[in-house]
Amino acid sequence: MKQIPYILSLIIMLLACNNSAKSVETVQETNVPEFNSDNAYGFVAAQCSYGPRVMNSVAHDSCAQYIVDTFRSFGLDVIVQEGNGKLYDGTSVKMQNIIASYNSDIVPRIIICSHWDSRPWADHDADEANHHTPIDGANDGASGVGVMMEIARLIQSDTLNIGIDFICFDAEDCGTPEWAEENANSSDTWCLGSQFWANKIGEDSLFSISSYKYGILLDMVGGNECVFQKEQYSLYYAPNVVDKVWATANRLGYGNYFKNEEGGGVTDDHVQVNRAGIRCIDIIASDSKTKMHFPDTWHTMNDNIGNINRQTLKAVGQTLLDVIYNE
Ligand code: AHN
Ligand code: ZN
Repeated sequence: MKQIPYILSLIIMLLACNNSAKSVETVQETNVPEFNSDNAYGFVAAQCSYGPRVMNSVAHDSCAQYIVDTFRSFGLDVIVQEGNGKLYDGTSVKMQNIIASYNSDIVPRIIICSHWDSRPWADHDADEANHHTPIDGANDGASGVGVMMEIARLIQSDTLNIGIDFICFDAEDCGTPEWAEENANSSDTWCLGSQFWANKIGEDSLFSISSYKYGILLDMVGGNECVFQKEQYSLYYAPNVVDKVWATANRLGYGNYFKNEEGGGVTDDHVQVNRAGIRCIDIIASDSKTKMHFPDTWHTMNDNIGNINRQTLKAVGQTLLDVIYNE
């Protein structure tokens, strides 16, 4: 009889140990906030409401102010890096890279980035009459910024022990139009904002290159019927970051988006971040049917808010939050 309380307490102790071991895991898991895709969608819609954010336009500059104000409203320190660039035809453009820093006094840091400008020409549209018309760039531009804004909103109330720089690169999408003859196929007509940023790193930036563990670029992360394949420059420069992000997405149940397959190589802003000496991957959409090409709204008039998909925003946003909280 006397033995029973002893055995009981032993069992309780064992259970308690077992429980506490478990709760460490659960606590970590539940600490990751829920990415709200309605909010992210709203941030995408808000950018699109200015109209196409093409270089040297009023819509562009008004939207820049909206992006600055939004990140500031979440308590981040925001700087605007201004610069001049030249288009394929020699036109001068006034660029604004917007850098919003969370925990701006902390090292190590990571970069999450996206371009925020939209393409001045729907040169891939099925209707040739649209080939000179600017696009909304709801997916190609606004989606990445929308995801970053929702992450910034969520982390403001938490004390993470890393710093994060959200970088909105300008002038990514004004590369030589398909109908132009001059500078056709010249890859350096793309990504003018990130080229400028990479050239200035160490001069203009608050942090040295060694402050950063890695970067993640978001490009077209809000469309319908898309998948994310492992992009070639990402695999070359930062294979373990690719592995970490894809493994996280698959663990969270987003394996229908994040495919364990290799895609092609894309000239995108992450190439410039890598050139600056910070390893950076690109989460970039391919069409889920062909997988050989970008989504079918790409550089068409159909890249508008009507073709933004909340589940896609959620898959990317929740994966990134999990990566950040487990860093
Ligand atoms: C080129 O077509 C050279 N680069 C594609 C990068 C891009 C454009 N991402 C979105 N729009
Ligand atoms: Zn584009």
